This record gives sequence, structure tokens and C-alpha cells, in this order.
Amino acid sequence: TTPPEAPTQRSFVLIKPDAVRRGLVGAVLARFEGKGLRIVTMELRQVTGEESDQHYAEHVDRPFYPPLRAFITSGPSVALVLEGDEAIEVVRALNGATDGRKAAPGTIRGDFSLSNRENLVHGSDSPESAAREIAFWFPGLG
Ligand code: RTP
Ligand code: MG
Repeated sequence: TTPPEAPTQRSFVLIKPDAVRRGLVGAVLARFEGKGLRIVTMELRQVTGEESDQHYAEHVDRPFYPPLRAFITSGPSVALVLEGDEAIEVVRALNGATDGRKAAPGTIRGDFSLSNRENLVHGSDSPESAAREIAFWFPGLG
């Protein structure tokens, strides 16, 4: 008999304002789509300061948060939900290390970012974070 398939996983992704400004939305989406992840929903969003505070709740007291908040609200972002086998881990592998200068070539950050802040993409870091972030950004999603 065939073993039951693992339930597909969903991850929240934010394509950050630097990527939108630089015209890299298509290039970033191509990485995810090329890998086989499916776009469940997607929207151009101007992130507000309040939304930033909630999304980055774990970071609000860090010294790097004020400039991060200024950056993430500096222009439109693209918010989306991706679905696929082990989507959370796969998205983070495609994104690469946080610091674009240290991220491996072949990753989105490794190929397109030279910054520890303006690093093009966010991806949920755990099933708990994904559930929280998807409910927060797309409350209507089933
Ligand atoms: P993300 O949440 O955006 O997917 O990135 P991440 O998990 O790789 O990194 P995280 O530690 O969650 O940090 C969130 C975002 O904050 C900015 N950051 N700046 N020391 C710094 O200046 C610093 N550290 C982090 C980055 O934009 C990072 O993606
Ligand atoms: Mg993170």
C-alpha cells in the first residue's frame, strides 16, 4: 500500500520593499514557482508601522528594530502564501541566510542582496509562526 502523503504545508512570505523598488518581484517569485511551490494568495500591501510591530513582535525590543520598521514601511511589499511539501523549510532554504553578504550564491539573498536588513524576502520560521502570520496577514484564508 502507498503511505499517506504528508499534509502540504503553508508558509507566509513577504517580498520586501527593496525587492519591489528594484523590480525583483518577478525574479523572486520565479524562484518559488520554479521550485514547485504554489501561490495560494498574493497581494501588494503597504505595510503600516502597526502591522510591522505585530508581524515582528519577537523583534520589537531589539536595537535593530527601529531601522527595520522604517525599512519595511518604506514602500509597497508583496504579501503571499505559498504551499507545498515542507514549504516552510524549503522557502527559508531558497531565501538564504539573513545577511545577504553571507548568504550562499544560488539563494535569493545570496544572489541579490548585500545587506543584513534589505534582504528582499521574509519567510515564516516554524509551523507556529506560519499559522500566526497567515492568520494575521490573510485572516480570510481557510
Ligand atoms: P525574516 O524574518 O525577514 O524572514 O528574516 P530572518 O528570519 O532570516 O531574520 P530575523 O532574525 O527574523 O530578522 C528579521 C529581519 O530583521 C532584519 N535584521 N536586521 N542586526 C540587524 O541589523 C538585523 N538583523 C535582522 C532583517 O531584515 C531580517 O530579515
Ligand atoms: Mg525571521
